[in-house]
Amino acid sequence: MSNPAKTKSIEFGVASMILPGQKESGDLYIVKETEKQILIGVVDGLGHGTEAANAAKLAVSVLDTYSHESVIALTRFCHDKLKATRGVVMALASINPADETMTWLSIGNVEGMLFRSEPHLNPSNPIYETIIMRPGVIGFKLPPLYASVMSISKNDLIILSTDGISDDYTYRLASDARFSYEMINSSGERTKEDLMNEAEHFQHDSSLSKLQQSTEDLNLFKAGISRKSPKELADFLCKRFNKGNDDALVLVAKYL
Ligand SMILES: [Mn+2]
Repeated sequence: MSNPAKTKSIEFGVASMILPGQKESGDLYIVKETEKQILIGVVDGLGHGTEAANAAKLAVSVLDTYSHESVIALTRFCHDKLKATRGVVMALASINPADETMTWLSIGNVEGMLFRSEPHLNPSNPIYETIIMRPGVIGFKLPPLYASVMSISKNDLIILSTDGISDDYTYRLASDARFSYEMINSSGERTKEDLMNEAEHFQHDSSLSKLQQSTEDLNLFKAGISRKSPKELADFLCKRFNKGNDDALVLVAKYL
């Protein structure tokens, strides 16, 4: 599939890296719009190499075949069909344009974040949501399935990423979203000094110690994530936060 890419209801972008030395990735994704929903999903086959890729491919083909089903039904179907494989972890999100909702779930450690684009009428409204990750392996051991449903609005961003991407980015983007919002509401443009202060703030946060500051980062955050295309954001996250010891994949979708 070419990037940037669109369905009727979303624009999306994907970036991925194969673990050096391997021929194919065990991290795959699906984006499919059917009559009533858009299904997006990220699948990580256990381990890496061919067997991981085979498990992930089978999961994606099941998702493709039953893409009109609910995320819970899809997880069960995948579990049944993947019993002879190594298994996968995955996150699925189903967007329903008719009532502007999204339902999502994650089994294993595929991360999910939703960044809300709407100006926050009430400062206590959340700017982002995070997916609940239930421990388990599809094809091997399923936890009791739990999906959450939430309202979404035009230009909301959904990000799904495998564990080859450090979850540091979730803190970073969350902080940036809040910061951008506060700056926009106070003085508008962020000054160079604001950005340097922010950089210092990140350096002093021990959970973000792996981050290095660069001009590229500052530009991304100055522009604000909502002004980047899904593909630009996926490329940035993959390049900047991939751990280098596993396959890695990031899917970014913008609700149109
Ligand atoms: Mn992985």
